[in-house]
Amino acid sequence: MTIPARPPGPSSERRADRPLRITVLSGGVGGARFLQGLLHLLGQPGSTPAEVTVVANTGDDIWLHGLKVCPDLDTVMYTLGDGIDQERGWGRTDETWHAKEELAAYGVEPTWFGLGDRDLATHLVRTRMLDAGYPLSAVTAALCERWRPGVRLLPMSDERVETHIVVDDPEEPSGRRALHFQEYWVRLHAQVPARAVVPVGLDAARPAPGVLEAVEGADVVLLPPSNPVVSVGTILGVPGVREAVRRAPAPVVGLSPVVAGSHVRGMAAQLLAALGVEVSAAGVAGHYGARARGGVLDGWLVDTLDEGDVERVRASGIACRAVPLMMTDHDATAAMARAALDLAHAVGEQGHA
Ligand code: FO1
Repeated sequence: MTIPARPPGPSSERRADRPLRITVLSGGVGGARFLQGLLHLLGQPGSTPAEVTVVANTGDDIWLHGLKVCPDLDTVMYTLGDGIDQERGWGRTDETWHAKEELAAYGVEPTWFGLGDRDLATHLVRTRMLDAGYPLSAVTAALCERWRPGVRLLPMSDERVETHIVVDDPEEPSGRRALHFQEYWVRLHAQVPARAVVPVGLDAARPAPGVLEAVEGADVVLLPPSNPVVSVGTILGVPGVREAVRRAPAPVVGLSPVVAGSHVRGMAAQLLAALGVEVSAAGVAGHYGARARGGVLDGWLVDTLDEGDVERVRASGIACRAVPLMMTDHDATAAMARAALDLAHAVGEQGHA
């Protein structure tokens, strides 16, 4: 399988002497699994050389026991660096939990967050570098020196952004309480209705060094099947990023994280409902919007189970195809990445597909 000889992109006339530039806006587990498939595809013999830049969500970040934990950055780094626990999809393989158990024995909260002993070293190094004045982007580059993920991994911003979820709380005079996203997801398993999503600090955040250039200079921009609200949505919410994507000469193609009316993993359904967005492949496409109509998408892949959504997505101004979107193994995910690049090429060629 090779990447199309002629690069996609209406005006990004790509000189044949440089690699294809692919920029991916990614969350954690879903985005990391997709990236594994993309790199598997690009590693096939005969594939056009390509460079992948990942702009990762940092709204899931949490300060815990005095340490900065960056779940989406670490999940991409560990997954592509072969350090991930495949079964959990997050954290380190061969993990132990002694520090977590000891903290619990002291009665130190939170006890609900899975802080692994191996993972702890990453947070110690990161926190020490942040304390020394290094920005998160420099810290991430330093951590990647060890993990060699095979992509350029950028935080969406060097400024602190923390997504909070508003839930009902009868004990509160207002009847509501804001929880850190991690508490909503890890402690409550998203089992209570989300009344609002509040990305604290997002308005004051600036794109990290390289983020805008990675979007503007891309031959293809991909929105993987990450959470469209708290992952890709947060990245697009960093002032300047959405505009850069809308202005990008490259085609922008997304893959639906919703299949047959539900998320494949995580809690996208609950959060889409909180925003009043229909929980369907077409609903998420509509949430991102067609670039020609003020949104960010040129193309959208839905699962074959959602074939019935294709016409509706096309009618909204977004090129759309139905392909298998279950990331069951590297070949399946590589095929998804192939389909996304093909759709980007088609969009780039004809302006629609
Ligand atoms: N997810 C869980 O469901 N339970 C955990 O205890 C947990 C701990 C954890 C520690 C480090 C890390 O990088 C990720 C961790 N995650 C855990 C996953 C994390 O909550 C999600 O991957 C993202 O925040 C959402 O993409």
